[in-house]
Amino acid sequence: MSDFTPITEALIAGDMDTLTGLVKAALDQGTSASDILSQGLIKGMGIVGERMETGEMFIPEVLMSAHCMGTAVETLSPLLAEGEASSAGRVVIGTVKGDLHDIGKNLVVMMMESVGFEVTDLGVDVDTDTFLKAIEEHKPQIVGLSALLTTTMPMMRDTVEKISETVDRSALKIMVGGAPVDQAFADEIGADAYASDAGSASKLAKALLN
Ligand code: B1M
Repeated sequence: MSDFTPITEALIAGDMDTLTGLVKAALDQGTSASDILSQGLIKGMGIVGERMETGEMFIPEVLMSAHCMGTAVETLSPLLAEGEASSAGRVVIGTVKGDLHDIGKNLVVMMMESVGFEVTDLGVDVDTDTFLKAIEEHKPQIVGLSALLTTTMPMMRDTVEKISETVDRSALKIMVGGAPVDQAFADEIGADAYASDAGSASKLAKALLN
């Protein structure tokens, strides 16, 4: 399949039935799940963001697109898995307090699971105490923090600070990501790693433990 425009447009329109049919047809034609994701769906969410910013799309419409994205990602998820048998390690991940965006974080979870990590997903709007309790309970080698809002970046900093005060960081790596986050911010707040997308997050997670 070379033209992903219908998939992108169905996602932007929040048209679940059409999108589901197009994704199924593309898979039936032999199109790879990762091409559908990157060239059709992620591109579409980017356009949704631009239209949200310019006021061409409003929150209810954005939510419909987000719902379509989540459903399509669930369909593609098993096909993206590389099927590694043994555990690559344990990860605890969440979107920081005050932030409800989870599509990108869910993709990171999916990619990490696909390369063999056991992931505990704490969801969205996760406060520092919840991260600390999950670290104590699950003893992960990596904690992942996601933030999509410039206003929740300070919460990411606070969370890294609190984890560092409480937990032995020699045995725990912190990875951060999300659209407003970059390597400079990750360095500034004392994170061990920054990944710009889900694919590099899973590769970096493996590299961190080797
Ligand atoms: Co919101 N939103 N939103 N939103 N939203 C953005 C982020 C925004 C850029 C839109 C815009 O104005 N252009 C803007 C932020 C501006 C800023 O902070 N400077 C914004 C705003 C303002 C808001 C509200 C404040 C709007 C309002 O209410 N007035 C509000 C805030 C709510 C809150 O969180 N408290 C809000 C609400 C929402 C919805 C609920 C409607 C919905 C979220 C639904 C959901 O997630 N379930 C929503 C959406 C969908 C978006 C946009 C359009 C799309 C986000 C997305 O899913 N992208 C977004 C615009 C945009 O990003 N272009 C926007 C696709 C996804 C695949 O990419 O999330 O970047 P991304 O994830 C990538 C990487 O960042 C990275 O890998 C992912 C996959 O490759 N990554 C990691 C992410 N986490 C990582 C963690 C890692 C490593 C990599 O390691 C741990």
